[in-house]
Amino acid sequence: MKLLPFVALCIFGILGCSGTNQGKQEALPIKIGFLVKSGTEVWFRQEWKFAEEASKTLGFDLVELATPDAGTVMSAIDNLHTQGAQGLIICSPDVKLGPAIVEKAKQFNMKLLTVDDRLVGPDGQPLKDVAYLGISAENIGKMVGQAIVDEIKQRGWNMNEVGALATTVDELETARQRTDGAKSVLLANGFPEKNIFETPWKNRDIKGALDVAAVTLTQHPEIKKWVAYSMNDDGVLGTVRACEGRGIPASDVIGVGINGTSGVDDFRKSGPTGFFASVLLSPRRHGYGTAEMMFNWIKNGVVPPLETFTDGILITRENYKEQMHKEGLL
Ligand code: FCA
Repeated sequence: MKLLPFVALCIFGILGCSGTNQGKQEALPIKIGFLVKSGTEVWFRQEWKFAEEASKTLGFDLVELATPDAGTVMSAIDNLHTQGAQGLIICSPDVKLGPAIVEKAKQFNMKLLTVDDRLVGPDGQPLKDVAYLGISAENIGKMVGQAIVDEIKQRGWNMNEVGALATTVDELETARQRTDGAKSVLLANGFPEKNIFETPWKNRDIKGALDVAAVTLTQHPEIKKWVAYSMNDDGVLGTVRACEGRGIPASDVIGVGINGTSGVDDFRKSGPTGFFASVLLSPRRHGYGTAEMMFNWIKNGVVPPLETFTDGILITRENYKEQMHKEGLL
């Protein structure tokens, strides 16, 4: 009888002890949400693929959700909270949702990391206190411009007879910096400003770009040779398809994209198309890299840098296989 209180104490002690352990964060399964603005664009599918690789290698649960508008972003964050996620990585469909996303993440005690498209505040300025990993957009835009200028020279074209068609997304900083970067190199190399036609790209898929590019081509039948740039491959592929639709031969079109992930389909075609080159980015760094940063933040308290800028490499039909292989994309 006298032993009873002692036994009870031991049992309480064991339970109490294990209860305390469960309260520690490392005992909880780590769950990270990865929200992207498009679940169909190849770039984001690649980012997810590499984030999945990180979840397997490092050992955490990954929840991938496509959130193409404000409503789906907000309900996805609620959903992640219900599932017990401690971290959120997001490429928002609208960067102006910044303050609302930050608020919700705070409310749910969720760590927040942004990728690709940087959130902005009510004044339109980047939220610099939210960790961000994105491309060095202006430099990459300049690489696009340089590749176009080099190929114009290579083909022996007279710049005064060439049109430049840019499908633009000026409301998004990373997009504007890319197309402005490309334009600055064209101008610096003597490309006539009056021959540059910028057209806003609202429906941001290939078809959306094709539709707006076709209008510009129709308005300028006098121009027979075209160069094309945009914020990414899809914006350029749309222009290239629009040129094909008007019977402009591939030899009279120089399109240079960004991403590499969807432009590569044109390189795989048996003959050259107007999609001449792309700047291959690293979906591995954007997908695996951000997932790993978030994992380390949750598990080990390693706070990610507020800004990480990634670079890219020019690919053409000649070198894409080798470069994509290096990136784990082939
Ligand atoms: C933006 C674009 C994507 C990709 C990414 C790095 O989010 O929409 O296509 O270029 O930046």
